[in-house]
This record gives sequence, structure tokens and C-alpha cells, in this order.
Amino acid sequence: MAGNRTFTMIKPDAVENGHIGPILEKITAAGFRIVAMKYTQLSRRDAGEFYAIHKERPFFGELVDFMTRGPIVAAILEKENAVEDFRALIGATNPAEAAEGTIRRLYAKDIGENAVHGSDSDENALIEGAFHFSGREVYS
Ligand code: RTP
Ligand code: MG
Repeated sequence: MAGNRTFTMIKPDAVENGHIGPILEKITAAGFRIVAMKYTQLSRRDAGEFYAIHKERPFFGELVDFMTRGPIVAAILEKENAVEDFRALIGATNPAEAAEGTIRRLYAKDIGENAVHGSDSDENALIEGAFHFSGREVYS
């Protein structure tokens, strides 16, 4: 039986620091199945569109600079209760507040450069997955 899905990105800081392997290991060990994955770099337009909800926030420019400065790993993950369980696995936005053992606690530097993205709702998981992948790139 297929579980539901979430969307993630391993952000440029984690890629630069050589954390792709350990992060994917944590993700799969937690029971998520990778159903789509690519190594790519966001354009400024992509990043602005992806994080459009934060357009008016003071950190928006910094966020776009950060998310476009190097390659990312984008993936769609499948598991029962995927969105909520993945947010628990990555931990709080600010790694200083993230629980022990979470991906952000282990690999993130600060609230801006925080290693990974995780969708915050089933609806956004669908939108974000479709932003990065065509139907033919998803293998269930
Ligand atoms: P994400 O969307 O990347 O999974 O992160 P999130 O839900 O935990 O946090 P959100 O509020 O959606 O913020 C999106 C990303 O913007 C950057 N940020 N910087 N400098 C700051 O105060 C600040 N606040 C947020 C982070 O990269 C955050 O993940
Ligand atoms: Mg968010």
C-alpha cells in the first residue's frame, strides 16, 4: 500500500559541506522511500516562486541568495504520515531549537542555512513536488 508523500530539498549549505550521503541515510533509515530525486540548481526565479509565501519577509532576499548559490538535491518521499513525520525528522527551523538527533540539529548552521526543506502540508507537498518533477520522473 502506498503511503502519502512529502517533498524535500537538501539545501546548498548541506551539499557544500558534504552531507548529502548522511542526510539520505537518515531519511531512508526513518522509513521514507525515495520516489523521485534530482541534483539541480535553482534559478533566482525558481527560488522566488518556491518561497513566494515569504516574499514580504525581511529575510526573503537572503533566502533567495542562499537557495541559489549552489546545487541542491530535490526529492519526493513516500511514507505513511509523510509530511508530519518528515518535519519531526528534520527538526525546528532554527537548529538551536531543533531536538537532539534531528537532521537540522546535526547538520544545520543557523535559522537561515538550515540544511533541509520539508513541506508543511499535504497540499504543499503536492504543489512543491509538481514544481520540480514531471509525472514521468516519479517512480512509486
Ligand atoms: P522550509 O520551508 O525550508 O522547510 O523551512 P521551515 O518551514 O522550517 O521554515 P519557513 O518559515 O518556511 O522558512 C523558510 C526558510 O527561510 C529561511 N529563513 N530564514 N533569517 C531568518 O530569520 C529566516 N527565517 C527563515 C530558512 O532557510 C527557512 O527554512
Ligand atoms: Mg516552510
